[in-house]
Amino acid sequence: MKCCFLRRVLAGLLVLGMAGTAGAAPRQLNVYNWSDYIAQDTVPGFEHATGIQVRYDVYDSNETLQAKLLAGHSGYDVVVPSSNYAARQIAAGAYRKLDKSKLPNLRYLDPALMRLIADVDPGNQFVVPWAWGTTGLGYNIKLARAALGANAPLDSWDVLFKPENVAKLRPCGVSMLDSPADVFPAALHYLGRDPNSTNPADYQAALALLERIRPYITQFNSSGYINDLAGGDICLAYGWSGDVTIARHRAHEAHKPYEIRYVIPGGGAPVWFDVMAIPIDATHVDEALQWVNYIETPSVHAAITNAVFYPSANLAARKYVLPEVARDPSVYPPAPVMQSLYMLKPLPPDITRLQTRLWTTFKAGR
Ligand code: SPD
Repeated sequence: MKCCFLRRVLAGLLVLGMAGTAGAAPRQLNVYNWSDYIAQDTVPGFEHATGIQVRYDVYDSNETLQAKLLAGHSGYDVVVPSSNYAARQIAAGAYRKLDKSKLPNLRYLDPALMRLIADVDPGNQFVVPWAWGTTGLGYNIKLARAALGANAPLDSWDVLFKPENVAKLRPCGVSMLDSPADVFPAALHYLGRDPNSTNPADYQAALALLERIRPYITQFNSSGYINDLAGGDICLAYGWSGDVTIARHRAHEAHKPYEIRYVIPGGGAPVWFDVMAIPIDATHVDEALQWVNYIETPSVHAAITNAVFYPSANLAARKYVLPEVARDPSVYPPAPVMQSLYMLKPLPPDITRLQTRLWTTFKAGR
């Protein structure tokens, strides 16, 4: 008798428990990040560790993200702007101040890099670094050498900015980031002007330079160029370090009969940070903080670097980065190259608008 009563109570508890599970809405998190910027197991790992369900969407330009944020009610709980864009977004009140008591893993972040980021986020109150990288030239070495000549130097911005060089590459395909904020600084720097110039005349000069190479650019693209490079459909890309390195690995894994190489040309190249932030109208703030803290788990962040070849600001992650990735100069540029890099800085709105306007003219090629 006692046994049956107990069994009924246990069965009742089980039913109640199941009903409880079925009834409770699972916790949710909406993440908006750059494409090709995460390891395969990052989202499943987070979901498994926290029970939070993630909707993960991607973009490939700061402009796309900014338009969503400015329109309001983006529906996202974590976004990943570049730091030069984040500066203005913070000033515009687009983000929530971070509750650092919920982010114990911030202790792993490199204080020197945090000081750099404090330039755009004083006191490091609103954003946490995701990754950093450089912008340079991605080559299909075999095709590029065939077009330019076996001994042509590939480590010079002349390859992209001298019409006579880039014209030779046109038949095998030349890709440029569809991003004025990434192209104008390189053009300005090539002309010996401030890459973060706020002088409109400098932008007219950069446009004149760009217009001369416009006939030889076969596509504007900020994400698909990874597969285009890996697949042999283009021979030169002005692109982001990790993306070109992904292309190199994809080509290698597919046993392609050519090498993809990322080059930071002499004289300097842009360096940038992308950072995580929680939009002011996020509805899953606690879950967002859990995500940020999870990403800053050293082994989690190292797995991201191992998959997409962008370094993080997480010092403790470094020991989990695969040795071949840690010694890859495309991922971690050597000290002298680091010294030649220039940081992309926030620009005043009138200069950003000017860039956008000139970019439209440039792309149209009229
Ligand atoms: N596939 C990830 C690309 C990340 C690019 N970050 C943007 C840098 C803008 N300067």
